[in-house]
Amino acid sequence: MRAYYYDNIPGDQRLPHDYVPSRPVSGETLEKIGVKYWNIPVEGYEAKVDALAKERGYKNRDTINVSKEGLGDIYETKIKTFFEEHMHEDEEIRYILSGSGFFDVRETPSDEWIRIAVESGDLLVIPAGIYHRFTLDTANNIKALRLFQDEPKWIPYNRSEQTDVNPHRVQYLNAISVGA
Ligand code: KMT
Ligand code: NI
Repeated sequence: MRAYYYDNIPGDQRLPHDYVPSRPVSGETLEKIGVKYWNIPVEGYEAKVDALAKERGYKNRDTINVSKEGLGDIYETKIKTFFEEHMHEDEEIRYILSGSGFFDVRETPSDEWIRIAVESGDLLVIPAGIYHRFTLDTANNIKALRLFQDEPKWIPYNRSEQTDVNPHRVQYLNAISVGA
């Protein structure tokens, strides 16, 4: 995992978009916006991921293969949806089994994008209410375990005036102490 501020230069979302020179983001900064990170080697990951899932009360999971081969007809649509800035009403865990990609999360209160480059063994906890998006990198494939606390609530709420006042968003802002 490597985290840095996204340069906002228009162009291919799959490119790194790292400032020159790079503006790295520390684990402490990620912690402040409620994003947690672990590295769990893929070899023998099951017991560790199971333990974490149990500890945080996760009951469901699936595996997604984000690639042309993995998604077929829905590939282009999914790639677009994943990259729309959105929030969810539930916390979610992503554990990368293979491949690589970028999760972009909004820093508050700066509203800057932080890009988190993930690869196999990386595990991210994405809190409910945080604005985020996902893209493949130029290698064009990632396989990930998606863990969710209850029923699969996949609904992405795209950022809008409504999501700004969504109770889960407000609760998130309070939790990171920059709330209304
Ligand atoms: C998400 O939440 O955007 C995704 O699940 C993307 C695929 S997981 C690498
Ligand atoms: Ni999402």
